[in-house]
Amino acid sequence: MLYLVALLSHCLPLAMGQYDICKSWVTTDDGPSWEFYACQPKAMRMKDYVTVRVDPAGITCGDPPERFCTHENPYLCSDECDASNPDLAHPPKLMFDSEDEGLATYWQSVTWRRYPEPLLANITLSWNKSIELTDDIVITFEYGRPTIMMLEKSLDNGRTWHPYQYYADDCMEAFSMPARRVRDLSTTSANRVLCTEEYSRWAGSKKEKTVRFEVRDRFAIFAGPDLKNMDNLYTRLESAKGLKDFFTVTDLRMRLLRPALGGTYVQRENLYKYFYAVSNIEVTGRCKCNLHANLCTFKEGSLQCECEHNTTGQDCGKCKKNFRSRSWRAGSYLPLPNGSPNACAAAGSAFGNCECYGHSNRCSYIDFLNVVTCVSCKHNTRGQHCQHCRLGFYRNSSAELDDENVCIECNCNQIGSMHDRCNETGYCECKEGATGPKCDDCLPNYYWRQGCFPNVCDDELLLCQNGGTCYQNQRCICPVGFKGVLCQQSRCEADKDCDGASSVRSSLGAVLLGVLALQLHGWGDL
Ligand SMILES: *[C@@H]1O[C@H](CO)[C@@H](O)[C@H](O)[C@H]1NC(C)=O
Ligand SMILES: *[C@@H]1O[C@H](CO)[C@@H](O)[C@H](O)[C@H]1NC(C)=O
Ligand SMILES: *[C@@H]1O[C@H](CO)[C@@H](O)[C@H](O)[C@H]1NC(C)=O
Ligand SMILES: *[C@@H]1O[C@H](CO)[C@@H](O)[C@H](O)[C@H]1NC(C)=O
Ligand SMILES: *[C@@H]1O[C@H](CO)[C@@H](O)[C@H](O)[C@H]1NC(C)=O
Ligand SMILES: [Ca+2]
Repeated sequence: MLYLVALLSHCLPLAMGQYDICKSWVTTDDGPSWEFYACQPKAMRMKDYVTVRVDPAGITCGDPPERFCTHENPYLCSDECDASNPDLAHPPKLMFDSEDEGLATYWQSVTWRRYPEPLLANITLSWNKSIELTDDIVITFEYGRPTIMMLEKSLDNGRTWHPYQYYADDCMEAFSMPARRVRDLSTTSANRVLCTEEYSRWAGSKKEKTVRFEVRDRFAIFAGPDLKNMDNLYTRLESAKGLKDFFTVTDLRMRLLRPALGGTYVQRENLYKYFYAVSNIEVTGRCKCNLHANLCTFKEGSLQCECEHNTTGQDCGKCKKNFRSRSWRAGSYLPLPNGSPNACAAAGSAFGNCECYGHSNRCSYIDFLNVVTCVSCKHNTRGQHCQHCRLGFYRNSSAELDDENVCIECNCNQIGSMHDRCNETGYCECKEGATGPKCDDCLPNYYWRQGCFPNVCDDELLLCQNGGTCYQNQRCICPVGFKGVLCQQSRCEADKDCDGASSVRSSLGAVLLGVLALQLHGWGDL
């Protein structure tokens, strides 16, 4: 039978491309059944699904209308940008249209009339979906490429941003980075963030219009110059830490930091020729579906994987309800050529009847108890079905049993609590004097100092006497001539002779009193 399966999988339509089917109906000795494979959607033109935002407000030209010139024709400033006139407006959407007639349509910024203040603009592209880049990002600039710019990316829908690539005509001057080329990277540095001078030098605005983020050159490090050896790339994507994530984005941001200068210094007398104009931003990639989907559709304004393998979520990043008998895993490109689906399994299917709520991948049979039990429960769970929380954790009442966040750490204050366990609502058991859910507060009439101690003095009952002042409820600061826990005792009380001769005796008395006070104090603690 194994032989037959091997034969059948060999006959699959692999020629169509790698990893493009998720399952196939095959016939074996045991009858027909589904066979499952790692699968991914086709690469698409991602600019068709993007949301764009241009910052700061007012950076787009034409409001109010203004004239501009070009580097080729610096004294013929007859071009006009006017936001209220559709023929003369240059809104951001023109970076993503299709230019069927071959006439470039472009977004354009205001001119650099505020020089020497820098002319800064951010173009932020958001997909609200993780995308895996499969080809170069190509940005086309009309009227010259910026002399300094930066590409940033986000993996979490714009919450955090990371540099992706730096671009400058002089990397050292602009970013204090040596200039490098992606072509010169090696297998160990394929995901390095570098600064390149290849796309920033002046070569005439018509001649060199594009700025690239080189995805293909990076792939070629593993797959060879014509990307013929994709198997090697897929193997590397699976094994090299961080490599897959390097090509994954949810958002991209172009930070335009200095416009084209026409190959010379800024000419202050003609600032109308300095501005940014972007006619196209090409981003080619596929939806990231964790190798659990071969279709990705645009629904309700967002891309969405059509998940197979009984997974669900925007990226097929979790198991469907009732398919959580083992934890979710991404599919794998390996073993070649079909990969592993790592499908989610129905409760009760793969492991007899042992449900582990997705906190364990393994069950084991304990002979003398005659039970099947989950092994190595994760996410701080324990128990036969990973259905309890480990000691020191309590049940998250807003999470289902199969949620990764089902157990919350008790976080008991180490000094204030008896131990690090807590009850079902997260309350710790406090030592005397301590209070609060985590035992990090003191009851009234106690003060905190590495634990809670009863007040020595206060402003109500335990008043410092003879003009003494209470210091943080811990002790009385006595005026000269008085001593005792509450300054209740005159230094000269014991014998009227307060000169040096008897000082040994009286200080001995003070020590004794102190010991007494400490003991009294100590009893309060017990
Ligand atoms: C562009 O975005 C960066 C953060 O990525 C921010 O620090 C900067 O202020 C933005 N610039 C403009 C002009 O909005
Ligand atoms: C982003 O996508 C998620 C999942 O499809 C959706 O629920 C959410 O409304 C989307 N957010 C925006 C801002 O489009
Ligand atoms: C997913 O569940 C269905 C039953 O709802 C089953 O027929 C199918 O084989 C499962 N797929 C995988 C990949 O396990
Ligand atoms: C409890 O579970 C919910 C649902 O998963 C989660 O959003 C929340 O962060 C969890 N609470 C804690 C304290 O971990
Ligand atoms: C946990 O302890 C707190 C404080 O002692 C108490 O108020 C609460 O009712 C307890 N919760 C349970 C479920 O026992
Ligand atoms: Ca265009």
